[in-house]
Amino acid sequence: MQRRQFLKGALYGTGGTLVALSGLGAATAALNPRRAAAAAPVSRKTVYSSCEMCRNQCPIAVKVENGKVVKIDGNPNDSAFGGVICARGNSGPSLLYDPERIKKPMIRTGERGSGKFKEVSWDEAYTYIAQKLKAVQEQYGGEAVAQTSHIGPYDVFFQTIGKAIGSPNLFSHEATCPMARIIGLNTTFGTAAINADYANTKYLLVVGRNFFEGIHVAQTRAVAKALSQGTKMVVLDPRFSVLAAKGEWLPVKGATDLAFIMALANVLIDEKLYDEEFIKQYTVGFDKWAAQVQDKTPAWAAEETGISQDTIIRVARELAQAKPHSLIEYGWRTTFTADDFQLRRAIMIVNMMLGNFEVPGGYYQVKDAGTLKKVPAMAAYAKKLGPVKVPPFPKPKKGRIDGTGEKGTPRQLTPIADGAVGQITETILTGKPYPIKAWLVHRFNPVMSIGDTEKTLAAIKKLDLLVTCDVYMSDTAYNSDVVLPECTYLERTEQVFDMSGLTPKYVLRQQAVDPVYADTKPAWQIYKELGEKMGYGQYFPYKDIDDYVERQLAPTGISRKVFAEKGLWTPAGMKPFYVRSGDAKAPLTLLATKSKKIEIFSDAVQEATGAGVPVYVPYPQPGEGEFRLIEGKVAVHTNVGTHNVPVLHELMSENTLWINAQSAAKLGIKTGDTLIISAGKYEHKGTANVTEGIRPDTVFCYHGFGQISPQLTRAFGKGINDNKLIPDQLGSVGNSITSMTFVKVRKA
Ligand SMILES: Nc1nc2c(c(=O)[nH]1)N[C@H]1C(S)=C(S)[C@@H](COP(=O)(O)OP(=O)(O)OC[C@H]3O[C@@H](n4cnc5c(=O)[nH]c(N)nc54)[C@H](O)[C@@H]3O)O[C@H]1N2
Ligand SMILES: Nc1nc2c(c(=O)[nH]1)N[C@H]1C(S)=C(S)[C@@H](COP(=O)(O)OP(=O)(O)OC[C@H]3O[C@@H](n4cnc5c(=O)[nH]c(N)nc54)[C@H](O)[C@@H]3O)O[C@H]1N2
Ligand code: SF4
Ligand SMILES: [Mo]
Repeated sequence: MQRRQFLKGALYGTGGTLVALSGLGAATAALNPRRAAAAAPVSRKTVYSSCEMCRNQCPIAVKVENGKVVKIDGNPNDSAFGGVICARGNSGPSLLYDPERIKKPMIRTGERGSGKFKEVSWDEAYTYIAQKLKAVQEQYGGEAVAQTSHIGPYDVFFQTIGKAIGSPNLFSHEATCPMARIIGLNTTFGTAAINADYANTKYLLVVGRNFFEGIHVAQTRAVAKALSQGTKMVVLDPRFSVLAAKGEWLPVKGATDLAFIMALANVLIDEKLYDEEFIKQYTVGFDKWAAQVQDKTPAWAAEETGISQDTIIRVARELAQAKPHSLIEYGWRTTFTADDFQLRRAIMIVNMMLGNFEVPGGYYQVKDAGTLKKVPAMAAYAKKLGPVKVPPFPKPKKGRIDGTGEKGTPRQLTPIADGAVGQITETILTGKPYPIKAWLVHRFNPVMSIGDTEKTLAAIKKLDLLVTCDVYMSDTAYNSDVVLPECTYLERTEQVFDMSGLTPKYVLRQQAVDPVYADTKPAWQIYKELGEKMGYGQYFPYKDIDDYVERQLAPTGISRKVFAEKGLWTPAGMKPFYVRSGDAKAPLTLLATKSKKIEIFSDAVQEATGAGVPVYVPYPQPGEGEFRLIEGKVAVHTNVGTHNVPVLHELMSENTLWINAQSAAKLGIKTGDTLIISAGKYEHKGTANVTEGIRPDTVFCYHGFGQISPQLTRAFGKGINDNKLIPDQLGSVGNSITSMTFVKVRKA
């Protein structure tokens, strides 16, 4: 598909697209004239499903003509999404029909990383993997097998392999993404299932998030709606993001956001602007927090952050004036610093000082059909999905390699199901605390997504087995021993998943077309067949994915037909529900902390880190001649996964290095110049983008470019691979750190 056709296609049919948010301003709203009537009869259908161009899984309506996907819209039956998807979602057919997809299982024949593979049958691939895993298990124990995936529905199938082998070392990608926020929420509310009601907020303070490029369709739309209704927005970001352009930009010094947040608390207490009733009724530990922020004055914070004290005082007063319909956004990719989780906790504590919990325009606990029985007024709407029962797995003989769960250390706070994925390469290289010899990777690209690309490549060289399941010959697949081709989301059905918000919601991904390449398979089938080959058939007791879905739906009484007809289930007649909107003193029965209160002081955090309320720790700032390297998402690509998708590649094929005009002038750098960016022992070439839209001590690039797999022929080598420059540095709770890299820049 050519770019022009793609952009026309973007507004075809019932739905719309968020192209306006692409930040490129490239799209125009042209209607696609229906094709001239073809001679052959046309069979048309719409299949409701969910997108996987990123992990948000937005509900979609796939238009199929004569067995081919011709167009993807948002599912109009979902009011939160309004029939809208983003530009990446629109590009699904371009991935589906891309001849560069991987089409058959492959086993390496040349040196690792040589790109030499032979195509094999699925059975040969399973036999090879099973034998190698068995050998590793016999020599080093089941714990020597690590698994990683970008968290998703395939995990129940994928991780069954590692669990059956007896490995404790199962990792999600979360430590590279929202983990700091998740831990911040877990330790404060006892749950991370807390959302923000952006659409109804009157004042929004954003701390390093870029809704208009780090897109979540429902959230992006909600923020856009609030802004169109006059909501004031203030954005803390060292660079002028697309979001910052829509509000007041505060170019905060990197890694100092906590100082700003603590100073807000200082002002709210000093001027008695906070919600005392809320704090008294619902929280514990406020006095300790008050003591902690007593000397965190706006004057002090101005020094730390580079934002004037008048601005800090004004923002605090404005937040208070709009309370409880004001909110401080808690962040998504929360990987800026080592103790980012304390920043996220502090943000939530100040939110609670605004009393913005369980009211419109504030934060709320997710009202999912599984837990709704705890809210008496809503218990009738509870419909919990059935568990798909499997026999108990063997207990791993050793603890995890990353210390996750160890009492008395910060890692006791890290969710066991996620772990610290950045630990894997270090352990492979050092053999400490014990060797990892086999690594199974699903829908994840650690070569580009765990800091320090060279280190990951070096670690891979030491393995006995690396298996990657992907849709493309990703950078990690290219360096693997076995590559397994999954069919795309448009070619597979998955299990029912929960997308609840203010009301419960279940969504089902449903196969829209037959696999374009007959030898690609869905994850559930790949791991069931591999498991059976390894003698673990008992852990896969269902016949196929349809049987799995039936088992999930059985206790709910929800019919599969609902998904065929609408693509989702949501309780008829239930209105968005905020526990405190009618009664400001209503009990918070969904809170899951031990104290049943919101824990401003957390015993668990105290035990794990010695800092039961967030404490300010200053981080180093770039020295003379250095810049802080930061990175971010771009509207038309997903992380490191879409740069080779033809239409998206055409929209944006390279990134540049943003550098402040004054700093550039000092170095004699102009826009378009070739630069050398260096960090420690690593150097990378890049192209300069000289701008006023970034702090003088900071440089920025969009993440995910400069891919190293030559078999991604379009994306290969184009642009800066930021991940090569970023070390594999882990924070206290195992979070990967991305905003603490200092680089030097010179003209090439
Ligand atoms: N189009 C698109 N949408 C996506 C994705 C995508 O790749 N493309 N990825 C999805 C995923 S996985 C995620 S996690 C989300 C991420 O969504 P966001 O968290 O919004 O995304 P980022 O752009 O990674 O980071 C946000 C901002 O943090 C700023 N920043 C860096 N360091 C600091 C700091 O120390 N302080 C402050 N205040 N700001 C800082 C960056 O300049 C950037 O503008 O987006 C999701 N949606
Ligand atoms: N330096 C640096 N590192 C980062 C970040 C950063 O900003 N800077 N961002 C972090 C964040 S927020 C995140 S979420 C992670 C994301 O890290 P990743 O999960 O590695 O990135 P993605 O691009 O989401 O997807 C990874 C792979 O999934 C494959 N894929 C896509 N669809 C399918 C499918 O249907 N089946 C299979 N089997 N594979 C599929 C893609 O081809 C791609 O190779 O990276 C983190 N790492
Ligand atoms: S945000 Fe865009 S790419 Fe991601 S799932 Fe939704 S429509 Fe697809
Ligand atoms: Mo992410």
